[in-house]
Amino acid sequence: MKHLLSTTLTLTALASSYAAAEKVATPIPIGIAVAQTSNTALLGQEQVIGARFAEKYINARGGINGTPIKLVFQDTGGDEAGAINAFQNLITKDKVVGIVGPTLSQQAFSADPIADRAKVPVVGPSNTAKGIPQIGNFVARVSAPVSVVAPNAIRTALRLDPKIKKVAVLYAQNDAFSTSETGTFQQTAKDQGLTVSTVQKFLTTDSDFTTQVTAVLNADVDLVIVSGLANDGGNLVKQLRQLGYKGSIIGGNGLNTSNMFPVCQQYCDGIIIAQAYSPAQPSANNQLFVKEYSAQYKKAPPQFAAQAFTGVQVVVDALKVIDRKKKLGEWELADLRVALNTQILVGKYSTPLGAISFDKEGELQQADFYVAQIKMKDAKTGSFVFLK
Ligand code: PYR
Repeated sequence: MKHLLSTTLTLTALASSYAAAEKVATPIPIGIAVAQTSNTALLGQEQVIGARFAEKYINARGGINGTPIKLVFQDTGGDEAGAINAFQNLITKDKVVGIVGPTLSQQAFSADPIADRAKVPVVGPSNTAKGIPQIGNFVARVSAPVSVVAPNAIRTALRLDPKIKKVAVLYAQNDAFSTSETGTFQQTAKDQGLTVSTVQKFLTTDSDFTTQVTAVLNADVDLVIVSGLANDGGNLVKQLRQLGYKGSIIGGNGLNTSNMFPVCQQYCDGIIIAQAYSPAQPSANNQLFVKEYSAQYKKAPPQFAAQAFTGVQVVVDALKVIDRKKKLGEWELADLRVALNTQILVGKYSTPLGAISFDKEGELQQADFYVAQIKMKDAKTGSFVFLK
């Protein structure tokens, strides 16, 4: 018994000292924490596709200087608890070198601090609210902020219809991204000389928007701007049209997916949405990405997929630089995570989004932005048409 006990103690001591000096696994594990379930999966599904495509694309080109990567997926669902759980699993169980995720800013404000405290780098693929890079030193994003992207939609709407004067603004008050984005939309509308006639709130869990639509119709506006997510936003647009609204509609980034088409159906037609990605971005890297992606999926990559791909690419490109100085297999995991974060922030990347880099806080530096308009062929099929 005494012997057994001391053996157990020795093994425990050995295990903990081994854990302290834990090496990096091969293939190199990179965490993907996005929404694979819940309404947020309308956005997350495109991210899963973009990330999986990145894994295949990168490993076909030799991975990290000959060492393959392995993406580890943890479903965040649509809420904060799910994101926290996914992050914790990736950090402690899956022992990833870094995390691309989560899907929503609302989730990032809860989950990113956990990675930050654990000194695990996070690259936000679709977190566009104000304040995301400032969560901590280990948080960067490849999704340009609402302050940069959203104003383009209003400028384009005014170009398409210079007679627009009165605006109704609606937003999901329980979602951090939507409240951030509506702030930008409202400010831009005023800066452009428009009158914000009514501001209406809703919840991302709402399905009946009669109150808000009635207020919009009473305000007699020529432009409606919606900041919400794909399911609530899609239903809101549908009810606006069904109850007789005829003017222009701008949707924010939460509505930026063809997965919304089954929700608003033919009523999606005409929605104007600013884009942080275009398949037409002319860089050689993007054109190759578009060619291979389109060959596999029979359609051009959407923004959420391109940004998820970019998130994985940034982690991989940074790891390549580190690996050239000291092979990844010789690193201790904790040290590699810190070195990876440093390298992510100083690197320059040729991605589907064009040439990008980060400022010292982890904010994205990106040059090219676009605006698209949804064109529905019928109640089921449609596309995003990029506007010049
Ligand atoms: C966000 O949650 O930040 C989005 O852009 C959807």
